Amino acid sequence: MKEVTAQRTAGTLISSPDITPEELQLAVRNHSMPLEALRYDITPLGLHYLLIHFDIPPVSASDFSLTIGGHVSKPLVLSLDDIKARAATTLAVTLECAGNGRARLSPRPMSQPWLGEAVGNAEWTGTPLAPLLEEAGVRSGAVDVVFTGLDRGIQRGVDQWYERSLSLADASRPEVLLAYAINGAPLPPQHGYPLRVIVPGWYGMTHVKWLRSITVTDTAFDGYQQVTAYHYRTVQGEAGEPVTRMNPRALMVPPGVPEFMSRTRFVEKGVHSVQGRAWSGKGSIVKVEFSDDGGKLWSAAALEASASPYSWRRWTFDWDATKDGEYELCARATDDAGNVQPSDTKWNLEGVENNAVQRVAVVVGAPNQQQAPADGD
Ligand SMILES: Nc1nc2c(c(=O)[nH]1)N[C@H]1C(S)=C(S)[C@@H](COP(=O)(O)O)O[C@H]1N2
Ligand SMILES: [Mo]
Repeated sequence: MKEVTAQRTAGTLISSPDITPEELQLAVRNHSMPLEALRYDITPLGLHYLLIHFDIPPVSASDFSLTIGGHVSKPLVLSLDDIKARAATTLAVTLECAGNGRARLSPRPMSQPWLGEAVGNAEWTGTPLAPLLEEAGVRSGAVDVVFTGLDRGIQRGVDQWYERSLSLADASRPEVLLAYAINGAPLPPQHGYPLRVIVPGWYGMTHVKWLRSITVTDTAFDGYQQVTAYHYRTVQGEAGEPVTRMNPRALMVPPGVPEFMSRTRFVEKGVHSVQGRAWSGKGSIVKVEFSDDGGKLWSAAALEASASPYSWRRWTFDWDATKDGEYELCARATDDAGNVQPSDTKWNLEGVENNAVQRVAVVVGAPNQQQAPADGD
């Protein structure tokens, strides 16, 4: 693919360098959520984003068991039926990949090249983890709870099972679930069949899929995905800040109709009800603002209630497109902890935690309006 230079009317541009075959390989395995799917309160299965580091592991439900061990007095081995027989909770949870927005950085960190749509809001059903930890009898001096998947691979030369940890306090929070269903159906292979952990409010890497063991440790867990990856670092070798909870973000359903290649939107003059969703893992969303001039002037959007404290909130804004011409629509979220989306990307080595405002290129009054279908928004 040729390098492209930024053009106002091309919504999804990457400045430099060219996308590599390796990034394309990852991009076609792991898809984002089409922005028009922001219309659904609960993201339909198949439209939810997907991130798989290595391979989807082969799993047989009958052979499957989860072990809870390590620094506990009574290790547990549970079948899927044992887990399903326990108290069940269903919770709407917004999941977003920590690398969302990575491909907008320049130079672009080499990994899954997300533009800005690595998100989904699903209804997860499972059993709370805290009572299981209690049953296993966590011993004094426990530090971390390690979640290990059935998938193995090599990343930056390190042969590993995919695993991540939480502090004992974070793992014991009541909203942390061992989930076996999504949107009322068993987990499909790509979302972690038969079992995964759901840690509401945290970036995606925390929600370990194909979960096979939970290990309580008495020293800090130092696995690759915990201490090497998922840190905000601007200089190679610095300690950096671990990536934890999601920064606030608002996204809109781009109004009108897209031009096939650039995805520039075409709308007619008049009022367009623009809608979208906003979420934060660091607080509750208290404000969403809308701009049609690239973020110079902002107006408050209307906010609706969310399905759960961990689910995105719908917002709407009646945009009055009074004049023909080119516009850059933006949305910006603020949470009650005072976090606001920045207007520009913040470069870091892994391209994580990038929550710069969304920018949608729109043309009002297409030259060939006669043939253009009516605006759907
Ligand atoms: N076992 C395992 N769990 C995993 C991953 C993985 O590669 N292996 N990817 C993580 C990352 S980086 C993300 S963003 C989420 C994606 O979850 P989803 O594919 O269900 O949307 O899963 C997380 N859990
Ligand atoms: Mo991720």
